[in-house]
Amino acid sequence: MAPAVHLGSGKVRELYALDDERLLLVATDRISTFDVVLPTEIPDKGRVLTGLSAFWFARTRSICPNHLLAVRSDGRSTECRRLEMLPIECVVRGYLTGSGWKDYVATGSTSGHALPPGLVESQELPEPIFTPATKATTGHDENIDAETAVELVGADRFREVERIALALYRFASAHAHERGIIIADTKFEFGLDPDGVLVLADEALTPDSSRFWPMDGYRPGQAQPSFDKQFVRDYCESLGWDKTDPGPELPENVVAGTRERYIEAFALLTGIDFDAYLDNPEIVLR
Ligand code: PZK
Repeated sequence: MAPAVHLGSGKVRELYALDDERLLLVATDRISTFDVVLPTEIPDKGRVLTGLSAFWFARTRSICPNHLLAVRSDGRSTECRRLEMLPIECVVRGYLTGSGWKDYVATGSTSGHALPPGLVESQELPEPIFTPATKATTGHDENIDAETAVELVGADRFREVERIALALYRFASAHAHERGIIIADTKFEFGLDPDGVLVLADEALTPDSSRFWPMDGYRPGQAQPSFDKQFVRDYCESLGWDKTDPGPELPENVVAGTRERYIEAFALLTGIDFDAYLDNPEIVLR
C-alpha cells in the first residue's frame, strides 16, 4: 500500500491522504483547554471521540449521507471520502452559551437571530438556531449572519445546510437527553461529493465539536460544568495559569478522572461498553 501523505494537523487531530479519493483522519489523545493544547495526553480520548463520531454517522445516515468509509482496528483512525469542503462552520445552538451568549448580552441577537429579551446564561432557546461561522485559519471562528453565509455557499446550499444541521442536532439532542446529557451546541462541517451531493464530514457530535453538559445539576443563570473537561478546567484555574501556551502538565488524578468522563460519555450515548469498542471498533456501526 502507498504511504499516507500528511496533509495537516488540527489541535488534537491529524489528517492524511490515502489516495485521490480517500483521507485518513486520526484522533490523537491530545486535549486542549482555553484554546491551548496541554502537554499531557488523556489515554483513549482519541478512541472515544472516533467511536462516538462513527456511532452518530451510522445513526444519522437517513438524515444526511456522511464521509465515513471505515473505522480502523486501532479505534482512533477513520477512512473518509475526500470532499470539497464548504467554507463555513455549521453551528447549531439549543442553549445560550459561549459566543452566542456573549453576542446576546451585547446585541440581543446572535448570527442575525433576534432572541427574546430576558434570557439567562445557559438557558434553553425556544427553538434550536443555526448560527454559521467563518473558518478562521488562525484565531477564533467568527459568527456570521445568514446573508454573509449565503455569499459564501449560495442561497440554496445555505437553506439545505441549515435544514440538515438542525435535523441532525434535534435527533442527537433528543437521544442524548434520554441518556442524561445535554448537547448545548454543536458544530458540523459539510462537504460536496463529485456529484454535488451534500455530505456530513469531519467529526460529528463529539465533546470536542460540541458542548456536553450533565443533565443532573443543570442550572440556567450560570455557566455549566463541562461533561468531559471540568476536572481539567478546575485544575488549571487552581494554578492561576494565565491561559497562554505552554499549558500545565496534568497530575495523574486529573488524567484518570478525565479519562473516565470521556468513557462514561461514550457508554451513556452509545449504550456500548468501551472495552467492547476497543475489542472491535466496528461495533458502533451496527
Ligand atoms: C478536511 N479538515 C479539517 C481535520 C486536520 C484538519 N472529508 C473531507 N474531505 C476533504 N477535506 C476534509 C475532509 C474531512 N473531514 C477536514 N480539513 C480538510 C481537519 C482533521 C485534522 F488537520
